[in-house]
Amino acid sequence: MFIKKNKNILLLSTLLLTLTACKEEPVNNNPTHVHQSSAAENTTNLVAKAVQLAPYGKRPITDEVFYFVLPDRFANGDKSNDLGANANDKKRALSHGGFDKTNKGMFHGGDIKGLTAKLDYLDNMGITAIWLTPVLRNMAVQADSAGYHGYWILDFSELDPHFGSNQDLKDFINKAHQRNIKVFFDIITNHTADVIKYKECHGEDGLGWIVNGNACPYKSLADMAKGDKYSPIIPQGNEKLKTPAWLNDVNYYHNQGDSTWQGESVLNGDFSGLDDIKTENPVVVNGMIAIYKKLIDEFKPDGYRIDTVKHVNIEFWQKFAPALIAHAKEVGIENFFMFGEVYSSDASYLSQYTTTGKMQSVLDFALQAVLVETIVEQQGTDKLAQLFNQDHLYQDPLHQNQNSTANELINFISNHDMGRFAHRLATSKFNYNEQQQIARLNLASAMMFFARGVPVIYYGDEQGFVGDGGDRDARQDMMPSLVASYNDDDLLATDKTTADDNFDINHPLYQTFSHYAALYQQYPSLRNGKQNILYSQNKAGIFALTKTLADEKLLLIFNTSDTPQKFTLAGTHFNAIYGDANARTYNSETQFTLAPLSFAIYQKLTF
Ligand SMILES: [Ca+2]
Ligand SMILES: [Ca+2]
Ligand SMILES: [Ca+2]
Ligand SMILES: [Ca+2]
Repeated sequence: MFIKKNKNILLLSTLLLTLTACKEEPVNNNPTHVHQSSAAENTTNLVAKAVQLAPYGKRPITDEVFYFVLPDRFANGDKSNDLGANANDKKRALSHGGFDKTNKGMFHGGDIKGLTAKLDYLDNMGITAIWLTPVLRNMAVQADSAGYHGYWILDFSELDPHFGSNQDLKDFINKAHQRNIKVFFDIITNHTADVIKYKECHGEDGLGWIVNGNACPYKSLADMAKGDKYSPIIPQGNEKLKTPAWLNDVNYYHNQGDSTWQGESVLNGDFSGLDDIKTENPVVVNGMIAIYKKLIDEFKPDGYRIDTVKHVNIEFWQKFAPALIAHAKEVGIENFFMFGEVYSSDASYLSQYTTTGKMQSVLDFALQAVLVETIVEQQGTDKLAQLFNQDHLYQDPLHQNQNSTANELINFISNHDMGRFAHRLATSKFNYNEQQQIARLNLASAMMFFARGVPVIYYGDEQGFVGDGGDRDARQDMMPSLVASYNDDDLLATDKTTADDNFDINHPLYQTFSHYAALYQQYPSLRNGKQNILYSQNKAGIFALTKTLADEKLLLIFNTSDTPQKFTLAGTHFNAIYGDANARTYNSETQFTLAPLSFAIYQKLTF
């Protein structure tokens, strides 16, 4: 349901509620204070009510609280692998090196053993699922940076030696599963490392550059049809670099030059030279399905996050996604779950991939954009209502039994490409002070947790990391860093810098996320409830919604404004379960007063 803006009285026929958002004091002068509970009591309640999470193999994606981490930047559990492959290992020679802890574009030494040693830290925060950036064997160095991020794969069958061995990854997954934590891999089907060169750009031997600007201009399919095409070449000695072997055949690539990020080049162009795979070829479709079936067989992960989805033809996904889900079921992973990275803030574009593309879910870039608009840029809360009003687009025939698959969308506010929400706050034209930045980050995080969709905490957000921007600038070290441009950042809610070890379980943001995670697990409607928007407005201020599942009905009220806001709702006996909005009843109505940049959750026994 979409609430029209500028109306302060609304009739909600389904809920038989009337509500108003008003700034005037009510006429009734004799208010009764109802069901007020303090923040301290809330905390005690959360701790007292131990939450029994369903076993990892049995529970749906909607139960998860994700942590997204770059293993290279987290914890170094094994210094002996910091250089990657042994220099004398001929097969893996190009997976050696690239280590420089002072350079934000190089490997910093973090690995799977380090991550395993920090499971306590994650478990204690309420994390139930870990998504790792790709960990398969990469080309260690390309141009002036390294494959610490994992997106330059040479070998799709083994772990990158900088991160450890396949056995290390199995041990990690076992230990995570023992704690009832799921593990998700980040997978790529669009491209491999940059091995293939073009004679017209790189010369007869493929080893240099013979064009201005060190770029290969895109050649369209129409150009190619007229005979204007590149001559792909694999430089001598590199003919068998990739595993499996079919990936060494240049005929399984587009070979059309660098993407211009427009038109057909979005699908067929190389990302700065990364070899773009010909994903419309049936041999490739079957080959990629085989690669990722084998990973399921060997490691038994709980799901995949899929990279660069919009750069692959949708017909590929129509075959790929169902084949892998079916295979996972065959080997006993009932709830195997895949979500795609479709870099777009347009819900109608995003949703094509969960319907036509047959993928279960996508990362909700549209919500991320709206949270920036409303909570950083102070636009109206009706932006949120307009987005949620499109949730029906995500419904598809695979999920007929659910109210909406929007509950399965993957929510985030920060990531490794676009940067951290805290950076947007720190550089906003509104010049927010530190307390305002923290309050706004808490509020955005609350929406990420409690509006429909599954929350993903980007590693370091819980330690007040800020960063200078996106991409490399947002990939700081949790272990003590030697990168000067990280270490000069002013972190939120701590005197530490990234030069320190930052696994502080007492950091206020870590504590906040722990409470959010506990609430999320305690109330099924926060995870799986049907969301209904009660109120939004065309400026910063109140945003109110309900989440309903069976007999559980929760009211969530957010105030995105930096002034107190009142909100009045028909009905009495609202029981505060988080926050305190000073609920007072007048006759048959309840008035809530939300402090600046706060939110509260109330339980209503009889709606
Ligand atoms: Ca290491
Ligand atoms: Ca492509
Ligand atoms: Ca290439
Ligand atoms: Ca900096």
